[in-house]
Amino acid sequence: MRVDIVTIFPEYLRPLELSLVGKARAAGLVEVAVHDLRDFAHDRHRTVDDTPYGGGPGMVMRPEPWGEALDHVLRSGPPKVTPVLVVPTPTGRRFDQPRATQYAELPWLIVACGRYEGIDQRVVDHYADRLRVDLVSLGDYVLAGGEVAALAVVEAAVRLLPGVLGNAASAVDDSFAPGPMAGLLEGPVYTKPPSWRGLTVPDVLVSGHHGRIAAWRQAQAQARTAARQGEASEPDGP
Ligand code: 6GU
Repeated sequence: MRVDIVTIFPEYLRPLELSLVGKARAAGLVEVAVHDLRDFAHDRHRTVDDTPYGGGPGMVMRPEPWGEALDHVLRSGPPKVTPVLVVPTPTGRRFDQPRATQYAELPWLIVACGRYEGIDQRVVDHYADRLRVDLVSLGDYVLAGGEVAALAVVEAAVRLLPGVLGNAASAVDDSFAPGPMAGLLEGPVYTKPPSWRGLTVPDVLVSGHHGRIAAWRQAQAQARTAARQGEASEPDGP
């Protein structure tokens, strides 16, 4: 899989050099390239934004640097492979595990990180005539730009690539993953020591009885899921 990310803050994507995604890159399982949008702005101050038509607060990202940057990325890519263009925005569709699974199956993802009040609409309109463009949101709150969402989307997809997880089974029990625990949130987990600050590990987990352990985990997952679903319609606790 190949991922290109366009941003005015390339340093913001440095976490993709670390940990799971960093190791996947080093192993050649994913190729990540980060591009500085300002490299495609040609005035003395490398301007990428301007005031909004129609007035109002804030600034809007100008279309020309975006067009140049995305054309450059598209030209640099593998021939005969069509990428999906992901545009993080709070107005997008909520990013979820099925979408992460779908992205993990794609050969090429381009992420266009906007800042300020957003990117001139004509950029999305132009590329939507040529490729699949997904507007994605992390949730119902407003971030300062798309970079954090790019980190989330890339990490969620890359950890699903074959060979990335040390233990292939560890994605199977994931909350939201398809499989025996489909639709359930993961239950609590424990490790050594057996007693810590007076709190002990549930007996069933040290019983060695695999059937009872699986049943206990399923019940815990169901209880946690039911509790979380109840929360959605309740005010915050104390
Ligand atoms: Cl993807 N972008 C921004 N700027 N804010 C957000 C978001 C994305 N998702 C939730 N809030």
